[in-house]
Amino acid sequence: MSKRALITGITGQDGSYLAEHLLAMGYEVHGLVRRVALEDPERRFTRIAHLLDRIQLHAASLESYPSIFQVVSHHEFDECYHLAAQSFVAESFSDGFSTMNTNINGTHYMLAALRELRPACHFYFAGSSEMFGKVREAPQSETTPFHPRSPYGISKVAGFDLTRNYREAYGMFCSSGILFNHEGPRRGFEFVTRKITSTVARIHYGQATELRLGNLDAKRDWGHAEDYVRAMHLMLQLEEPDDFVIASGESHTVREFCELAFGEVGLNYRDYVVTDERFYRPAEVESLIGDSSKARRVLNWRPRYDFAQLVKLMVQNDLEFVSRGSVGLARRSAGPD
Ligand code: G4F
Repeated sequence: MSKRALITGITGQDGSYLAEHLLAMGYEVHGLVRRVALEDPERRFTRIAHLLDRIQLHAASLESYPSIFQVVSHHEFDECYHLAAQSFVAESFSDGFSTMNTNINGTHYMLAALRELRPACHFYFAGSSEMFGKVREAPQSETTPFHPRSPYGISKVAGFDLTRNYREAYGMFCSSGILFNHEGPRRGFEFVTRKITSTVARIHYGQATELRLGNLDAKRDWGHAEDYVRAMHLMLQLEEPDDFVIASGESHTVREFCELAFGEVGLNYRDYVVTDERFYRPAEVESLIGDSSKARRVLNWRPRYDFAQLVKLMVQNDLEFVSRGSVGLARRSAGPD
């Protein structure tokens, strides 16, 4: 009998990679999507277009408990991966209330519906290295205290605490991955890596002349999302629920990312990058580096891509994308940076 999984946020970068991974392992994959997505499939389903005939999508909103309850009541899910969220940190400063509502209540509704209807379902919560925020130690591990620096980070700490509380209070199998930044060719254009690689490609083809960025000295631990979704699945196969840091263990500045990305097309980033106050955050997470030794030991998880491969892959992908004329269109539908 194949296992049945429910993915919230299936149309996003991680959701699409995870759906592919689970399908390859013989899972029956279901996705929870907003009704607007079902009504506008061309634009909303670009990352999962190639999977649509193999997955089952259900309309529900993270803001509506009844809609989630209905989906969960109709299918016996073995595993639930709760990835859906307002995940853009900068946006959470502009509209902290929506971020909190969606991210905290959405997680609570998922947990409450599963407790009521499918208490044996294994639950994964997408925690984030943004929870460490103003870091107390380096590298950050499962025991590092949290000090979030944005409404997004605060909402993720609340989701993490809710997940742990359902585990401890109701004995449910609830685990959190504390994932450091993970990127790839399907990354949204508003995140710094994709903003850089897509603009490098546009500059290369003469469609742009500069790249406006905020804090170039921020340091991040970047990996490939394809590697990170494998860890999510491994966590739910354990005998006991637990929380895991997933990270590459290397930290690089935004500046270094620019240097490599521009270098891919033979350009010097200093000739194109302009710093712009608009892209600075009211409170920045200056430096992140993860210690994923627990995941490597317990889950036997290893990333396949390193930093240089990731940058190269993303630039090559965007060069192809721009040459097909797809970047302008995709960037416009993604909204402002
Ligand atoms: O790419 P970012 O927007 O990602 P951020 O804020 O680190 O968050 C991402 O990773 C988290 C995991 O730790 C996830 F939980 C979260 O959902 C998201 O996926 O920004 C990375 C860094 C920041 O320090 C930012 O200040 O890049 C800096 N940056 C500099 N200029 C910029 C820009 N970021 C963006 N998005 N745009 C800029 O122009």
